[in-house]
Amino acid sequence: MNTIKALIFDLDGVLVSTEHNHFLAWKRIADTLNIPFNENENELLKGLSREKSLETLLSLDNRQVSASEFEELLRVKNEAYLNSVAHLSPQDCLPGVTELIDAAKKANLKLAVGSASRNAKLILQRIELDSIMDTIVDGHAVKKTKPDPEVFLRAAKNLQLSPAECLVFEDAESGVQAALDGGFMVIGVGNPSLKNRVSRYIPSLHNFNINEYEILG
Ligand code: B16
Ligand code: MG
Repeated sequence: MNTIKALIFDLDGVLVSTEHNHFLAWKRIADTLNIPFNENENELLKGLSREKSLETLLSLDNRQVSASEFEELLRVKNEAYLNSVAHLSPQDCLPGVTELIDAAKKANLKLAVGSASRNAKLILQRIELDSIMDTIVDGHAVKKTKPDPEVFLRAAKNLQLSPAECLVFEDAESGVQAALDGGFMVIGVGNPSLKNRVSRYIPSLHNFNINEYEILG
């Protein structure tokens, strides 16, 4: 049995349902550019930074745009995304989130968020999970984004723990790769295509029992 001292959560798609909001905002950009884009193509973008997401979207149709167009597309995408999350509230937390966080707190586990998003702190404030986290590492805090492990390594460092003492929860291929390359145990959440990449897959955090792990909180 593994001994854990902290839980590190990806944000979009693990704690809150905002991954769909990202998808709809990118879909608007793709439609404007006449690039075919659906949920399957969106899988390639999940967990990537805003810039890498747009590069990936453009590469689906071998498109190139000028630097100024690129910046404008990023601005329009983020504006659409922010409008769509304007009324986000704690009720938008995904199933099982509140219960797992309560159980982890009772077990004296540290809690962290490791997200590619530069909107992570805003979203965490809206779902009222910002103050319960011991550290939040977002897209502003790292030089290299997922699949590079920097975001999770920085979270572990901030908690003064080794990767082996932390359990990462991820819904994206790029995030699973980042966690594995950083030496973390990783649980795939809510994305069946992760099943063959992770030692443990769960459809959601609902009914996830932290007491199956040896805890040293
Ligand atoms: P932003 P996560 C990621 O967050 C999302 O999965 C991804 O779809 C998004 O493009 C990325 O954040 C950047 O977000 O445009 O808000 O900076 O899943 O790592 O929490
Ligand atoms: Mg995610």
